[in-house]
Amino acid sequence: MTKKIILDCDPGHDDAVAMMIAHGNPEIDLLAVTTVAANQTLTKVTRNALAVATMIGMHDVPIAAGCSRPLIEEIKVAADIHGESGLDGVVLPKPTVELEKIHAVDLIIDLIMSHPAKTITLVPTGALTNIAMAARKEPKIIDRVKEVVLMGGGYHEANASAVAEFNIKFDPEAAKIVFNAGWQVTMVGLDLTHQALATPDIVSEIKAIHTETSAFVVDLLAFFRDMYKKGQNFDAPPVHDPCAVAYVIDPTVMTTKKVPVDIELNGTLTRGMTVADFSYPIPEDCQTSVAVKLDHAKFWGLVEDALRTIG
Ligand SMILES: [Ca+2]
Repeated sequence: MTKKIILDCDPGHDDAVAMMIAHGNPEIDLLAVTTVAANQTLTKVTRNALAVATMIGMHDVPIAAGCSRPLIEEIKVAADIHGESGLDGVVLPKPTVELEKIHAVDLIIDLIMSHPAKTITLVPTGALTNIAMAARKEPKIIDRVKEVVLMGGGYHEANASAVAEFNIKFDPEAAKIVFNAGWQVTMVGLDLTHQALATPDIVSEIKAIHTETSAFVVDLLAFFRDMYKKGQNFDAPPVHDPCAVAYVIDPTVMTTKKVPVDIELNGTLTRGMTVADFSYPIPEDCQTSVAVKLDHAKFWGLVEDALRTIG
């Protein structure tokens, strides 16, 4: 049985790889790709999504643009990591895939309401603005979604302040809504994704696949490596977003721990922090889990298999 997902993203180097693994894995039924401002402006990330879809021959998946700014915060993009285009360092094809006319929030709601309950997993890999808006506009979706598996946050690791991760810090109010909505949330945060390093060995394996898309991924990872070296002193870049898709494909790709998580909104130093309470005992009604340990070989195996399938 395939797993139906909606990928809500902001391409973005690692978002591009998330699109590839979602499209290339036969167990995933990708119902839609929706875009949200975060890594770059909505216009840029949407164009990137269309270009990546064109690149990988993903012509049958609707792509819709969503929110162009956070609920409360001003927009502060991540050009230091993803460049001015949001996907610098690669040559993108001119998009031939067309953008849907519907707003992403409405597409998300329509898909969830028109499918059987508990069959769709939401996979947000950008700011949580679209997902929060969808939950507010049509609260009936909350009981109908199977699970939310998001890339964002971190219980110990951070990258946008001493304690906050970029996607959550970009729109903390949206994150507050999503984490407290009442659906199951699995937080694939930096503690996990900092293990998903594109090491030289991995890059060699991807290069050896020897397709147009694998060459594109090699270029994309080279740019990402340089930015992560310069900006955060990583020797190999962490490829965050496909980890969330990989978990939906095969939950054994990582270990998770059920633990309450909430979002700090008021702290003068800690706004946007994902506060995970590991104290014993974990409440019976806990709806949130955090990703802990990655099976590195299994994860990259899924990415490489998807690239081979895309061809
Ligand atoms: Ca992203």
